[in-house]
Amino acid sequence: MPEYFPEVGAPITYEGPKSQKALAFKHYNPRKKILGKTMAEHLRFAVCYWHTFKGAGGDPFGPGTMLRKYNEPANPMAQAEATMHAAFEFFTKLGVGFWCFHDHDIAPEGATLAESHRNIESIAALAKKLQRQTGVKLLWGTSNLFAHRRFMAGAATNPSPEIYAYAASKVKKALEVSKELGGAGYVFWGGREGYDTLLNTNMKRELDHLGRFLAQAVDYKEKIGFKGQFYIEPKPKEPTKHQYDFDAASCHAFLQKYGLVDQFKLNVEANHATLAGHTFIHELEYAAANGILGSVDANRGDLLLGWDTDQFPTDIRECTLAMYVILRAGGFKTGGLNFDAKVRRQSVDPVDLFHAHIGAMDAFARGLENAARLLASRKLENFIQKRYAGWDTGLGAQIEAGKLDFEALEAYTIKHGEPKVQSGRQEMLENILNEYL
Ligand code: XLS
Ligand code: CA
Ligand code: CA
Repeated sequence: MPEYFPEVGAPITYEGPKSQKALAFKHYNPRKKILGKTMAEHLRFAVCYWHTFKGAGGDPFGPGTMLRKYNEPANPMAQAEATMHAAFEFFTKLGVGFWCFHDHDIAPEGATLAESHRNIESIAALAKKLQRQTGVKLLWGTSNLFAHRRFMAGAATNPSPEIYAYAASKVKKALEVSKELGGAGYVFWGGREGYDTLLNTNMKRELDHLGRFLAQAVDYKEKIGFKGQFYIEPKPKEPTKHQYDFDAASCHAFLQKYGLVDQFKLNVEANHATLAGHTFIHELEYAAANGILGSVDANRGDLLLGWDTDQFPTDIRECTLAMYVILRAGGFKTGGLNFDAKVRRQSVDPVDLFHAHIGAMDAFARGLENAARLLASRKLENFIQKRYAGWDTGLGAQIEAGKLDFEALEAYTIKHGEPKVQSGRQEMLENILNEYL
């Protein structure tokens, strides 16, 4: 078997913060224990197949810039096999425990649905063998329901029932394959589920169809005994002008309306949060507060660019705050940190893929350590506890227990007069946070 990443001879190791070696971890020490779990167990890093092995650096103004040895075979199935070998070489040299894929990242579409299914089954069999050999596991699988022209007006929300049926057939196969590979989860991201103009759209009907589609997926999952967690991945726009899974809160409302909230959690992506006009941390906090924080697509956008740049996460403050929310929510169960991120168009060498992932893993390792120290100090938690202490006894406790109506509240206010206000101490709290970075 050819070696696809000869620049990295041996697996990347932890060398500590003093190391000057570029291809080494300075902070990610997989076996180090923090709050009772190893770093590897907390962070559950995954490499995404689409950007890392199928991305070539193309953008709307020019084609790909990256030449990869595994793309050399002319026959698409031979290319798919070579890519799968390269992927597992990469996973093991990098030292990640998980990977994620779309059906047609790993295998080409055939001329018919049946041929596409056969292609996927055959490459999935190779993936299964390589998983067994390496111990690398599937964090989640998914189906690409957005690239082919048939899905231009949506998959589950397409005006055509035949395209709904096609999408269902693809998801059916992707669920079977995810089960076969022992996937810990399965993602639904609706890049074309939305509209470009309301002038041609029956929104209510489309939403009902999306609800039905997901319920049917739950039925099939149960029928085949696939144990993976289902996730919806919010994103407000791009490629579609408006996507129905706009943000964590709209996904939550949707799941509740269609009776799916117990079957789904969210896969929160950092860059999608910012596109929705939120922070990444807001989306995590919203999901955690509602018991639907499942998994994370770890990346970042660019302050000056309003589109989905999918850059590797390197901001220590952001990683710290993210891990702070995740730890407080009890940590990942089935989910993990999937690097849904791509190297820049000029980063053309295969070794750039290692630099990118190493930096992101180190950034999250620092985030984890910082967040654990911040939690242990209880500085933010104590402040918040005190800020809301009025609700623990007396008036607050009675309101929370539903014991006081508007008339009683008015009588209380007349009796006690103008309430005291308290400082929110934002600047002090920001200073405290900085002490932990
Ligand atoms: C695109 C999404 C997509 C999902 C999986 O913006 O991030 O890659 O994660 O379909
Ligand atoms: Ca994503
Ligand atoms: Ca993205």
